[in-house]
Amino acid sequence: MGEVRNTDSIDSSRRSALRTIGLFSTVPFIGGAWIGCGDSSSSSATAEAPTMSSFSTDLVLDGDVYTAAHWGALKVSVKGGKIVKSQNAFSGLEANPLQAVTADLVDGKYTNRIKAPMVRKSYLEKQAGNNKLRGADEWVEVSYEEAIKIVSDEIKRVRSSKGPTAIYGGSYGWKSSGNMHNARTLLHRFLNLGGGFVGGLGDYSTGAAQVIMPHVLGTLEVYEQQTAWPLVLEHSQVVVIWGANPADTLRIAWSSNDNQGLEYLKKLRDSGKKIICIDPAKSSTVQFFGSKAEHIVVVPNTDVAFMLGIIHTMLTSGNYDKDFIANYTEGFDKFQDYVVGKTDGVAKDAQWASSICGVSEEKIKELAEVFFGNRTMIMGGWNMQRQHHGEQAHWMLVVLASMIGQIGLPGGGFGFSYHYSNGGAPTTNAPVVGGISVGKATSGGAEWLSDGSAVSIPVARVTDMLANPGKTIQHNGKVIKYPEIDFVYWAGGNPFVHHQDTNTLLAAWRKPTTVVVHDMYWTPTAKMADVVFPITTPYERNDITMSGDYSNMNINPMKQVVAPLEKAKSDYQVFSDLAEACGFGAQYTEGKSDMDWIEEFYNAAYDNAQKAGVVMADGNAMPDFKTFWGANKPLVFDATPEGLEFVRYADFREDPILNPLGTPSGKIEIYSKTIEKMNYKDCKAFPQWFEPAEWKGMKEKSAEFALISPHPSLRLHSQLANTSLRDEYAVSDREPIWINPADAEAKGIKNGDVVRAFNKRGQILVGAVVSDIVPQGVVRIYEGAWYDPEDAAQANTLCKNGNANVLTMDIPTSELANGNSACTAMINIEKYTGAAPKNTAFLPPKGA
Ligand SMILES: Nc1nc2c(c(=O)[nH]1)N[C@H]1C(S)=C(S)[C@@H](COP(=O)(O)OP(=O)(O)OC[C@H]3O[C@@H](n4cnc5c(=O)[nH]c(N)nc54)[C@H](O)[C@@H]3O)O[C@H]1N2
Ligand SMILES: Nc1nc2c(c(=O)[nH]1)N[C@H]1C(S)=C(S)[C@@H](COP(=O)(O)OP(=O)(O)OC[C@H]3O[C@@H](n4cnc5c(=O)[nH]c(N)nc54)[C@H](O)[C@@H]3O)O[C@H]1N2
Ligand SMILES: [Mo]
Repeated sequence: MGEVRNTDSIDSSRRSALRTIGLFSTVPFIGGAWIGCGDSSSSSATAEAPTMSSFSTDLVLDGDVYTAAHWGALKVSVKGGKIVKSQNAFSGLEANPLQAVTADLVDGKYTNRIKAPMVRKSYLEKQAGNNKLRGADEWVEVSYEEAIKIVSDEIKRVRSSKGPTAIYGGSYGWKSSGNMHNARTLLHRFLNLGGGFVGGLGDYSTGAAQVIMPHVLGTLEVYEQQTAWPLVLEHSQVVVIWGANPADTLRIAWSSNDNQGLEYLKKLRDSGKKIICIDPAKSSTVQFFGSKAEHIVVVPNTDVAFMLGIIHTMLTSGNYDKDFIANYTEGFDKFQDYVVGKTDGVAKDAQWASSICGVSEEKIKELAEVFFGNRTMIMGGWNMQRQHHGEQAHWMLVVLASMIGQIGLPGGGFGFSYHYSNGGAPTTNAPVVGGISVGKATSGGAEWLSDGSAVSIPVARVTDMLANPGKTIQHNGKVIKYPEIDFVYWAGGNPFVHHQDTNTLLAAWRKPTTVVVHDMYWTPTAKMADVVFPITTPYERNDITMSGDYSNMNINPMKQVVAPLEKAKSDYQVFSDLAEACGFGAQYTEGKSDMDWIEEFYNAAYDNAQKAGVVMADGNAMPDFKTFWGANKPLVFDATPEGLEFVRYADFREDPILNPLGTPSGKIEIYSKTIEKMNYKDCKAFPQWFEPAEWKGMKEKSAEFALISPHPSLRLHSQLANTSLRDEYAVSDREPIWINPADAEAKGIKNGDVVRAFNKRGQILVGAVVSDIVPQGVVRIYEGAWYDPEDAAQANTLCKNGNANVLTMDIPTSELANGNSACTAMINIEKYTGAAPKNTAFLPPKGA
């Protein structure tokens, strides 16, 4: 991991789980002789293609259509060509409110579609210095052909005058489900075939963990299959949910949700096991378990100190698994010196830990006994590594689990993906359905690619890169030099919502000459572009996906549900036409329509299934494509015996010599010589407590309240914000902020008040929810609110809708991983007494 590469890094890392656990690892290519026009909307004329079957892509005007989204396989009911209902494709599952709002995503009261190709006025007029007006200008509609010409001419200009390192195509984001209409991959295919580009390295989700874990365990760990849930239910005595909120976060998955995680969570609740949630807030998960779980409130950003208190207690009492430490880990002795204070004079005992993390000394000591004395599964979430020095949290947790000594036993150890994409749902025998590929950089790339330093930049360093061309940074033992970016292309992500310290981003974003964005909606990022293309929603095009990133439980047809908005095109269509205008249209499409590709992806999986004799859950063999597409239903596959009995690290435990880990020592590295050699100040050879740049217990506080910004219950980041779900949470037409009653009283704030939240980085308006969901001194604003600047031409302008990232810190977790530190921030709050300006987050910009 951590090598510099110009591939679709989220796709490939998240999909590594599929590759390692799926039955079939390769998707052989089936060439079609059919020469199409690359038009994704004219897709039915495949009769002449010898390898393609014929099928109907006619729209259902009255009836049910099956599709899928991150939030699950969907059955959508249509009447007179309009969506009237949307629900889970399967019945009897835990309700998932995200599945019900499909109609709003096509056309609802907040939907705010981009209806035509548009160009920012002063950009179109080529006014000097027009980039300074980005986000504060009028928009002008142009014809599709004109938009294609503007963008293709510009990208040709930048390529020939400045080379591929002037084009940033990192385009981080959650796009939509679908193996064909995969916006980011389609963009990368376009930029690669055109001659290369600067990409993004890693992701926002696990920026720190996915770089530290390979040093410690030899795998990414965060995107790997977990010990099967049935074994947890059978063997675990204690289940610790440490900084995770599965009741919310299991509502979605990277491919599509198989909905198994929430079912297992229900079984866990009813199991009578000891359940412990460690979280600063009464999260949805804490509320879901109610009296069945113990909630331990921890000061945000202090889990490492908390863990050290438990570790110190175990170490000094001798109640830990010395055999496991001796046989399966490396470097405990040096770490031990740090724990007892030999190296720095500070014993990391329960008292020391308690003074930092706010958990009582007694509780810390009790947990040391409970964990060691019972079969304990620690399910760790990711928020605690999306913090300054985030590498330390997961590393320390692995050390704690090593001392407990149950790694590799059924129901014991730790898991970093039970809360995400249904980790632990047993793997089935389904063949893996592949998707469109990023292609290879063909021209002008060779020489450039040999200078690996400029190929990919850690995703969350995007502002730093745009603002500081030529600057060098450290990254996981390598040096990266920032290129000078002149062209930014984004498709399928929303950086003006997801990235930290929005005001600094905005200044840096105005440096390049051109910014192009594809989206379905006038998102804050679309409003910050020069050219936008109106994109079809997934309900307006055909596609295919699997559900269950770890289970591979279903193959879902994603059939077009409704006719597309008049001028909307799929990303595939736009990139095909741009490629054509740039002279490599045939390479881009390989002569295939979207349906041709979809059939090809399916057929490859089908062939593999046939070879392996795969039988589906209903006892039948997989249908051929025509039957599958015509049947309009997801395919269901059963868990295999191996899937049901999978214990993470069982083979390593059985024989650490024959089955070593992929670390230099082959063991769990509590001490890493590799990291020691990097000689970083902020990530050292063993995990330790570093004081975060901002936190509740700091000496000279820059602001009064610790801000937590976890993932929203009723959205996927910024997605679904523009649906009727918003009516369920918006307060005074703003994003809610949860404030403890004592703090609210001290500030004279009441439920429903408009609140100004601010710090030295920015200011936002939010709506008060006065509640003991958060402890005193901590406030919560979910990430994902659409940024809505009052006057984007002014520095430090007010965000009228309440995007938490206006207030968060844009600093790397450390020089090792350069992950984002979104969840480390202090802020102030006050009642807003002026006339609150109108929220315009869900309105189109001027001219549109
Ligand atoms: N403060 C704070 N900030 C955070 C986090 C946090 O915990 N706290 N978490 C971080 C994490 S883990 C993540 S993953 C990021 C998420 O950040 P993003 O992945 O950028 O968030 P999304 O809202 O999913 O953005 C997806 C965008 O793609 C668009 N889209 C969907 N389908 C298509 C398509 O087919 N074509 C095109 N062209 N566009 C499409 C959607 O309309 C939307 O605008 O946020 C990060 N930011
Ligand atoms: N509904 C829904 N589900 C999602 C997403 C979404 O946007 N909406 N996003 C998806 C994505 S891209 C990702 S990366 C995952 C994110 O998965 P996570 O990163 O695990 O989720 P978060 O919601 O950021 O945080 C989980 C819990 O950590 C708590 N927490 C905050 N600070 C601390 C702390 O310092 N210590 C401890 N112990 N706990 C803390 C929060 O209160 C929250 O309850 O979720 C995925 N699932
Ligand atoms: Mo994420």
